[in-house]
Amino acid sequence: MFKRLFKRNRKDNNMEKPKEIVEKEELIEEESNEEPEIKEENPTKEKGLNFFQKLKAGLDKTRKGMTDRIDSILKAYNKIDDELFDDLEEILVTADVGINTTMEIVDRLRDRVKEEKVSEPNQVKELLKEEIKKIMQNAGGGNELEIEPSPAVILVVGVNGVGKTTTIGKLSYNLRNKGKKVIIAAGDTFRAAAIEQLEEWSNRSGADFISHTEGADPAAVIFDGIQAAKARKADVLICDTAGRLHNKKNLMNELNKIFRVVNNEYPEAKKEILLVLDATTGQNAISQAKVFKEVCDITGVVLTKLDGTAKGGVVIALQSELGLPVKLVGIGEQIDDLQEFNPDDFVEAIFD
Ligand SMILES: Nc1nc2c(ncn2[C@@H]2O[C@H](COP(=O)(O)OP(=O)(O)O)[C@@H](O)[C@H]2O)c(=O)[nH]1
Ligand SMILES: [Mg+2]
Repeated sequence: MFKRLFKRNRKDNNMEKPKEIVEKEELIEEESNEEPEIKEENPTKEKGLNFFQKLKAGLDKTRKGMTDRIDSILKAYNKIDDELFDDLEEILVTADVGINTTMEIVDRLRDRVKEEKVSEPNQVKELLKEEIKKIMQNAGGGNELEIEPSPAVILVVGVNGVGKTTTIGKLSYNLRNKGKKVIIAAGDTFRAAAIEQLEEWSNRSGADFISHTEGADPAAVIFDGIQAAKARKADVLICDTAGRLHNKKNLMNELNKIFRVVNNEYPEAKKEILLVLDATTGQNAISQAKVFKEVCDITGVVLTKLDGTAKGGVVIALQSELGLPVKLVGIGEQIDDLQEFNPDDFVEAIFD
């Protein structure tokens, strides 16, 4: 029954929805007049959690929504039948894995159960893990940031409120910890407060900061950022951009102007175009990714706010359906809450 529902929805799911980006921006615009405060305390650090434990803690809600439910279902069945597969489908869709990806995973699972003559429900989980890992390999290019050898430029794009500025602060902190010289360019010139917010993050992370005043041309800020990066021999230049663009055409014009400046002025630099998406928005994040993919050559995704959501399954759809490698994940608001992403670790963390 559930499967029939999927088939009906499949078409809707594939439709492009640029309108949603605009709607989301308006929504966020109203909500976020105040600058988010930067919190100094880090609970995970105090507890002395290691890298994997922290990722696991960040994925707590996704794990509860997905794996705990899968476990209880597998316990409830004493044989593997269609109903069991239907229940699995429902759980994956609820965790925002996406309908097409879910159907593909479950179809492969069905085949393997048949081929390998698996009969015990408790054997299904390991197969499911393997299939999810496999389907995530659809993303091209690998999950590591390509910023070696220096110099490199990282352009950070995405709609307002997804966590671009925060991500830049955290990323700068991580790169500084690896001994890199970082310059941050304030390409979101829409509000003075946005520039100040970014400046605070640069100070905290120990990066140099290049900005113009509110309302300045973002491409001119990036131009100055590049000149500074060259003169000061920076390893990485990270550029913020505005998320308040009203439609696809404006978005394209604005970003293309920035890309032209980067290509003309900094041809020797390695380039990353990171799209920041808010995991809590689930399928809306997927729609945003589709629009940005049409507008520019996204080289990777930063998925933020994984700590606050049960929709972590969106990672799987991004990698498999859109072929976009997730390179970094945000699992909290503190400066050290940004982690490099590895699909196998992710699957282990949610199924652990
Ligand atoms: N819980 C959580 N909050 C985050 C994360 N990343 C960003 N945020 C919050 O999201 C809000 C918007 O972030 P901001 O960087 O200003 O978004 P921007 O408009 O895209 O630049 C802020 O309150 C951030 O603290 C994350 O990984 N986890
Ligand atoms: Mg911002």
